[in-house]
Amino acid sequence: TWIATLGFPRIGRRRELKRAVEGYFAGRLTAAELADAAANLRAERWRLQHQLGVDLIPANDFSLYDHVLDTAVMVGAVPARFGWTGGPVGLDLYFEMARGGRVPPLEMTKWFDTNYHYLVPEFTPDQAFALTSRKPVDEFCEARALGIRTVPVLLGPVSFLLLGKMAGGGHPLALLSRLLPVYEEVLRQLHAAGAAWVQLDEPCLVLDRTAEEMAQVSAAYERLAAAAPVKVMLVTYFGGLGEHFERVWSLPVHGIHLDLVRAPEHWDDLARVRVPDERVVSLGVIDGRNVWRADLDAVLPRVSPVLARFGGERVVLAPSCPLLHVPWDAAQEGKLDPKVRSWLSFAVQKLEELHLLRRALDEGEDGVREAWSAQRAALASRRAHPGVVRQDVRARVEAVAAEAPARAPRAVRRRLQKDRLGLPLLPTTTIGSFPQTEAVRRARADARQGRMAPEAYASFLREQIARCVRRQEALGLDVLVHGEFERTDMVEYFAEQLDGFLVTEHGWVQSYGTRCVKPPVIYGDVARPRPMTVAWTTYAQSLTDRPVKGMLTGPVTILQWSFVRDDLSREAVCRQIAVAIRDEVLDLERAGIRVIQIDEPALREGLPLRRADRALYLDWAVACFRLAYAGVRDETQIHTHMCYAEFSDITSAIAAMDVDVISLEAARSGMADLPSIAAARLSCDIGPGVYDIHSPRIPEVAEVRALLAKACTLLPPEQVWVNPDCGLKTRREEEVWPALTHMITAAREMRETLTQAA
Ligand code: THG
Ligand code: ZN
Repeated sequence: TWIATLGFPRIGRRRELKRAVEGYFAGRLTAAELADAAANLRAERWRLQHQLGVDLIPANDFSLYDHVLDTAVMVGAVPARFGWTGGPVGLDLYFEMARGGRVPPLEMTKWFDTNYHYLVPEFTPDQAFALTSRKPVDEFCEARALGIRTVPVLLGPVSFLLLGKMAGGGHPLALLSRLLPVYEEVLRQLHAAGAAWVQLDEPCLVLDRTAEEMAQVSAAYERLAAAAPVKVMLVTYFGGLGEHFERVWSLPVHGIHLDLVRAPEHWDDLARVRVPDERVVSLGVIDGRNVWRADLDAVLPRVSPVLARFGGERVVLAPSCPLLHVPWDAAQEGKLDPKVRSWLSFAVQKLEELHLLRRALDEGEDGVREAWSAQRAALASRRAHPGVVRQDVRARVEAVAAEAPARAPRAVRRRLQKDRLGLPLLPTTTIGSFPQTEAVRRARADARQGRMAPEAYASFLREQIARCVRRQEALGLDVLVHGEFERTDMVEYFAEQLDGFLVTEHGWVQSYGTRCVKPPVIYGDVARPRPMTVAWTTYAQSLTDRPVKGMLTGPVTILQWSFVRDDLSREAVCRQIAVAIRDEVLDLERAGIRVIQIDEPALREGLPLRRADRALYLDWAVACFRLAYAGVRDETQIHTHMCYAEFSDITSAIAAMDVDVISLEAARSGMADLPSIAAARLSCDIGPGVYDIHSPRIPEVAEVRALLAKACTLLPPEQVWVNPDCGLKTRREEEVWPALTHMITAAREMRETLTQAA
């Protein structure tokens, strides 16, 4: 029996990669120093996995920025605008493709249903491919020089193409026959370098796939099998193969990895399929998408019969997917109660669990009695912890969900809110956050480390709020915000204050490039012990007569951006969060706040990977969102905000959310999605972003006015709000105030045009 990692976190135990790459960006590190730092990190990862007893240690799972970008570069898929003329792609061109420079970068989008973003390869119908890099071979040799045998990992040719986009909208698999020679060459080089196995990741096989596409998959793998005598391990994850299981099983590859956490139905397949000679099966039994210590007592009896059928030489024990999406090592969480820490399994612990499982299979439970009981004890202590199941929370959530009162129809609410808020045509507002200046960050760090007294920090924050409110008033914004200076990450801020969550110190996972997030962990029933935002919001409201928006993160987004407990359905967890947010909503309303925004940027990214599962998800997600404001008065105006564009496939869910105002990211794409939003004839007001906050550029009045005019032709003007694309916390003050001034000027001019026309 073998143990495989599939892929190990690349950012480093203490985010060393982030430091090194950002150091290079800032000119503090030379290219050679960056290369050194990367090599040290790779060596550390290999040695660690070697010590942990992994047999199939991956190479080339490392990347300076993104593995899809690495693949695009390797096969020479560099879009024309970068002016590349062939040959190796240098470091600066590589980073330019990732981040832009003289020309816009590749687009970024979500990696399946994770919080990781990859760079989207771009193809043209006449796309040519050529091998430009020896990265897979070099990293294999680098490990061998350290005395470690590795399995080079490549993103498979089918998934690579399917993850890209073809100019003009053609099917990317049309390029497969042109791409395969490059992969054949890489396999030959790896074989020549001494690699026994090569891992080809094909996660796209778990999505909805047509029979024609699957026929192309078969043809591709026939060709690769003939290219070189290396053993191919075909790795699928994030779901099951559905009706395509048999076809995939019959591909001419030596090994197949199945995600048995997401697709337990494949256990039955493994009990009945024909076992081809030389077939190795890799069992994804440890959840690579979550941070909980595994229930090995449940895994062992499922593995044993497979072992009996296939024989030990032909079974690999593995995480369900590469470990990119979990943090490095739970042992670093020194500030957590050791009992709580024992519940957690990060990448290192997952490899230890695989090792323990193998020993139990080899030596019988007697051989591993001590470690096995420790594993059991950790699970038992989690189950028994009083915060995990709270009857008070369960009863209250049931009661609130059952009685959740409906609001009056939107037309009624619109009239009531218009009278109460007295807003002009094309009301102006912002999404919520204002720049987190150096002073704000320093004060927060000082307060956290005890260098600043809590009362001094609170008064510092009040000063920031007062200054922000005064400036918004002076600019002439209609609906103000307090600025969110007290928050770091929006999810972390609420997680720190809600029961049932724990936050880690070093639990970073890569979000994109050098950017990381530290998802909170939901371990128990969620409740709100005390108000979380009311003091800051009411302080801001006390400074002005204009409405100040209460700013909250919605239940679906808090769920989506956390590690979620595995002993309760996501729907049930989400409902608990919704009730906690509702408590806050009602407290804000009681405190005199007239406008409340509940952000749901992640509602769309929670969509299940298979189309057939989507309606069910949207049903409960929307129901939870509505629960978060159930019971507010009709004259209280409820806003929501969504970013990352692509709303066209969820417009009916947006309608069902039944808010009063929704702000959407739209400027970046020139309002490309607005026609489909308009076609949905939403009853709520809509604030399509009129300028892109992801760029430091200050938009001209005329640009904003042009976008606004476009919005006012697509939507009835009395339904249009004026706001930026997203929150302003990542921008500098010098950018924000002029940009907002231009936005407000454009809104005033547009109001005049509209009233003159009327
Ligand atoms: N919060 C959470 N998840 C998210 C986002 C978020 N997922 C999707 C999206 N937003 C990802 N975007 C970003 C944008 C910026 C950063 C991370 C993810 C970022 N992170 C800091 C870094 O890596 O330097 C973290 C620094 C810190 O908090 O100390 O800039 O908004 N949960
Ligand atoms: Zn946004």
